[in-house]
Amino acid sequence: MSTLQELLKEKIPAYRAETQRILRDHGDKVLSQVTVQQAYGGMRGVKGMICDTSVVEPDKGLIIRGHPILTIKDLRPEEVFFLLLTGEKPDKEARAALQTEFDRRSQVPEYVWDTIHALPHNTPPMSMLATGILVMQRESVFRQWYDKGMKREDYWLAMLGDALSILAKIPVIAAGVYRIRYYKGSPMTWTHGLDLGANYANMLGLADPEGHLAKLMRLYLNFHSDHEGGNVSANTCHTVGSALSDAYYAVSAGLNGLAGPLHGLANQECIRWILELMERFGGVPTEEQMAEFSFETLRSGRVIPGYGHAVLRVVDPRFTGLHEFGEKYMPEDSVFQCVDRVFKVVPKVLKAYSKERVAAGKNPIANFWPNVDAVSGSLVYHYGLTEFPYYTVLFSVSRVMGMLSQLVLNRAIGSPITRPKSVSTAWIKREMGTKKAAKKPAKKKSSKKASSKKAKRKGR
Ligand code: NMX
Ligand code: MLT
Repeated sequence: MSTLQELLKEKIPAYRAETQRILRDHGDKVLSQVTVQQAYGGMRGVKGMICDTSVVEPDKGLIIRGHPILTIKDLRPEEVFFLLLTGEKPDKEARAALQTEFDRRSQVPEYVWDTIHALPHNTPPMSMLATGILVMQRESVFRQWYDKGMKREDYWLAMLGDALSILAKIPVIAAGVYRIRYYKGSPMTWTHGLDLGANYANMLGLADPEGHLAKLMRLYLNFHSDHEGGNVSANTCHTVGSALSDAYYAVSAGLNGLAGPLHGLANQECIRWILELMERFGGVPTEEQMAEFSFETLRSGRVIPGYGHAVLRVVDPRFTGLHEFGEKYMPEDSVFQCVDRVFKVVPKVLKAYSKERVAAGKNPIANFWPNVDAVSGSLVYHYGLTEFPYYTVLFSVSRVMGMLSQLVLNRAIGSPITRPKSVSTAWIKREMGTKKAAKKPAKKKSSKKASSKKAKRKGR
């Protein structure tokens, strides 16, 4: 098989032709209608962008290039990256070539460490990581080629160069952030020939005599690698990249989105909640105690981290895969046991609470099931990575695979600058008023219609 770059070079003309064909034959067909509720409600369910790396089916979860995530969980993370980009799993030769690329690009410039060291010591790990990526922007091949008048057809190639460099360096920077932030010693270096997961585990510097942490890290990186195009980090990265900002700008922006508690930070919030729960009851609580604690959280206006999802309506298969790992490797671990018991209790609590909300005139909770963040933290906690404000960094090392793949493919098919239309509250009131007025006598209706047409001309 060809290398990643050769394979993309072969495939991209077909991607472009297909995009053109679809636009020519179906360009005027309707994908989605947008209600007022959706416009105010985070555009939930609005189909308004293209992403070929993966899809998330509400009843099945993550599917990467046609492969349900649990069927490809044992690939190496770089194989998943190859798959995201090309739709194919690499053969031995292509995998070796990719490994050489990472080995070659993994050296982190000294000024990155100087910058991270210069930050106040209580800087959150996610800020350190995003800063580390952003400060390397001066290395961008895309930026350098663009300044020299790069042709549009070559955008993807320059983006791929930046993508490989970021992906090779991010485990080194992320592990370095852990060691600097938590006084574990100097950053460690990449080992040539080791895969991304094992390398990352190794550079954290935690004891891993049986290689279980490395195994977990491979699984972790695969499960978090991508979640179609609309999640906050991917969508942010996509939007920034659409302005032809390079991958360093776009990825660091995406990471800042991942750092929110409703998105990637939920893995930290979740372990914090579990530890508080255990502290309150002096160990793994009973189901009744758990229900009491859960209701307390909800009634104080907070969310139960790790539960619910904007798209999924079933147990997240990523949760299932990580939970199986926990059952196999740490069934006696009290934190894991607590997570396991929470899984039995919280969906019922959320269901009951949702009814209370509806009775009080609020929105129902759409999904009572756990997402990936409900379990991921408990597994790394078992292996001694107990500094949970770091956990979103683990998610980040993985999610850059999806963000970067999407950036390369978007430049390949020539995606234009993102610019949805917003409307004002005044526009909503006027336009929705127009609809009501349609039932009124003819004279009033025409005057309202006229004002609505005028508003449309003004573009509001
Ligand atoms: N605990 C309490 N309330 C919840 C929960 C939850 N776990 N999930 C949803 N709700 C509330 C939600 O806050 C919203 O309330 P309001 O109308 O007052 O704003 C209402 O239920 C309806 O929300 P949904 O339509 O069910 O969910 P939405 O698509 O708006 O949000 C999440 C999705 C993931 C943001 C939401 O389920 C949540 O906040 N979950 C907890 C945080 C979490 O686990 N995030 C990680 C997501 C996965 N990731 O890795 O990024
Ligand atoms: C993700 O992995 O990005 C999360 O599950 C959030 C999402 O898909 O909206």
